[in-house]
Amino acid sequence: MDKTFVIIKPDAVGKAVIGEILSFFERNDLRIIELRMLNMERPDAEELYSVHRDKPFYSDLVEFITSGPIVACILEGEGAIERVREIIGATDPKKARSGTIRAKFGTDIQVNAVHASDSEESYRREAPIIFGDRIF
Ligand code: 3AN
Repeated sequence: MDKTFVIIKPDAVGKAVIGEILSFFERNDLRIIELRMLNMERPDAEELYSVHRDKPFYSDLVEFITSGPIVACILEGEGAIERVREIIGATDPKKARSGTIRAKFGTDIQVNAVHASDSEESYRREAPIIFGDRIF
């Protein structure tokens, strides 16, 4: 079964919408198979965003994701990676389709409520940062 990796970012945790966001996924037949709340360590955040290392917003990204607790999860379901990207909406919440998680809970292009792996390759790199290598 297909799997993907999702982070509920510090802004959404701060707004107390963890449950609502997890419900979006569960209502869409995505099963939560791993779930953990934590404060991300800086080196882990740098690895998560390593593809953006050369971008001007890289240090802001790392600051933001380490600014408070996050909730990380692994979701399982048919076409999980593509479907979760649909459900979360575009990176910029202002451009995200209505009814998506980012349209509902996001603030701006950086403070956008959730992260989700955008490919199988990203999933294989990102999920072990939080959950280790054992089930991937
Ligand atoms: P997504 O999270 O939709 O996969 P990416 O991979 O392009 O988007 O970007 C990763 C993260 O970098 C985004 N979630 C967002 O927080 C941040 N980001 C992307 N573009 C910008 C930008 N122009 N300014 C600030 N932050 C950005």
